[in-house]
Amino acid sequence: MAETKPLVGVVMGSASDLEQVQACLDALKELEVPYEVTVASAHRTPDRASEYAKTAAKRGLKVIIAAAGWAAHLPGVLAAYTTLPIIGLPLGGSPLGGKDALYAMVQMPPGIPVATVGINTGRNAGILAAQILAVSDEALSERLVGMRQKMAAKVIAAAEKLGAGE
Ligand code: RP5
Repeated sequence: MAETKPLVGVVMGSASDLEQVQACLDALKELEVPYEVTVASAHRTPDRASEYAKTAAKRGLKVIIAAAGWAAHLPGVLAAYTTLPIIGLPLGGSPLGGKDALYAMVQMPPGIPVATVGINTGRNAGILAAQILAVSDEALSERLVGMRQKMAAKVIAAAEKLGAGE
């Protein structure tokens, strides 16, 4: 990996979120996107969360992924303190199964967007962050194309195994 300075900041509302966030970290690693991962809670450590967002751009981050469950205000709070793109990753695990987190993230008031992926879709959060960076990174763009080609090959192989016509 040529670039080692983190370009993506992955913030979790709690250390207990790590298991569900692992797919996101795996996707970033697979695409050779340098990232950092930390914990900051919008409710339990609001100062830490705001400080993280306020200093993110100066520290070289280009995209932030914020993962949280329950009434998940973390991505919205981070978005309030930076103009870097924020990807919200809503996590399941609450009595409402993550719909609470999804609604809190996706339904942001006009002017402060959070690009929200599906509940527990950490892999998509990582890939979306990579796609944002790939706008100005040709090599990364090619790795993304390669990832899609592998996905397509798996579908074709599965279809052939089933003996489907056409
Ligand atoms: C959220 O509350 C976190 O993102 C986590 O998903 C949930 C529960 O946190 P813990 O009580 O396990 O620390 O803020």
